[in-house]
Amino acid sequence: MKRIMSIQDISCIGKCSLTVALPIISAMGVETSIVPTAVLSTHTQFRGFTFRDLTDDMESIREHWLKENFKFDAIYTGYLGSERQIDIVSGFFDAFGNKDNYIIVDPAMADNGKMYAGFDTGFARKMASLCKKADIILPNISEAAFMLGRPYPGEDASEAEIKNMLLDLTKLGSKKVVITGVNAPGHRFGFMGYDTASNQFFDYYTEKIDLISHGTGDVFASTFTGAFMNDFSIYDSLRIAADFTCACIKNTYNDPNAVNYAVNFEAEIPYLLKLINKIQ
Ligand code: PXL
Repeated sequence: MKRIMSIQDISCIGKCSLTVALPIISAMGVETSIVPTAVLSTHTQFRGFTFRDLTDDMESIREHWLKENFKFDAIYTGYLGSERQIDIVSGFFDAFGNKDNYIIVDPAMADNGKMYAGFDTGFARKMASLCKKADIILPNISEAAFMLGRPYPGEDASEAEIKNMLLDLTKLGSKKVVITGVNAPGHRFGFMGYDTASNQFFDYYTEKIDLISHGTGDVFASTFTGAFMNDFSIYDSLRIAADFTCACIKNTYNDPNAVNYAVNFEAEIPYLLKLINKIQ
């Protein structure tokens, strides 16, 4: 069985970060070791959330795992709570990254042109420096703009603008760069990417569901990681992630009792297993 390490927070209510990564990647048949960065009562879109910082624990976890000589097939990082945590994660990459495994950075820090509570441009610059060690990065449009120190072009940024951002993102040093949450003509929604090995752009779109929800970037990145660990190509894994995320949003949209702070990813796990050919 493949084993990955995921480094992100535990938001006790809110269905994002580890409470999305663990169930999705585990359901896909991949062992998921976790490094919690913080424990929050809810994700940061609620008011008055609590925040227990686990930075010191991250370092102890790294030291213990090094002594035990644990190996990982991928390292997938999401929400990180501070610049110091980014430094520590960089140390995790040095300690556990190698030529045979894969580093996935989802620079979770912003949405709709706004940074999450507690972040600033210094944090975005630091996150940009972490991308150098990644094999693939998965920012949304806002995160890409903040990491590049450019004005936010809006959710309806043109194809030419996104392509321009992708080329600038490659200068951060990651081998493949993908921008998620891209709108396309014909009410379609998906991702655009650039591969520095083939010097080619790629993209994929599903239908667009008119629902704004949180944690969809985490559903996308977790599904990508799980599919890639199931030996799908990078592009097919991204496509599976887009199809599954779309299904989760649609399910939530059609559910009169849905919560407004996350998507119904649980209900679509059987569909996910079909997408990766685990069930008929
Ligand atoms: O889904 C991204 C995310 C992760 N972790 C925390 C968040 C958010 C988005 O708001 O607040 C704590």
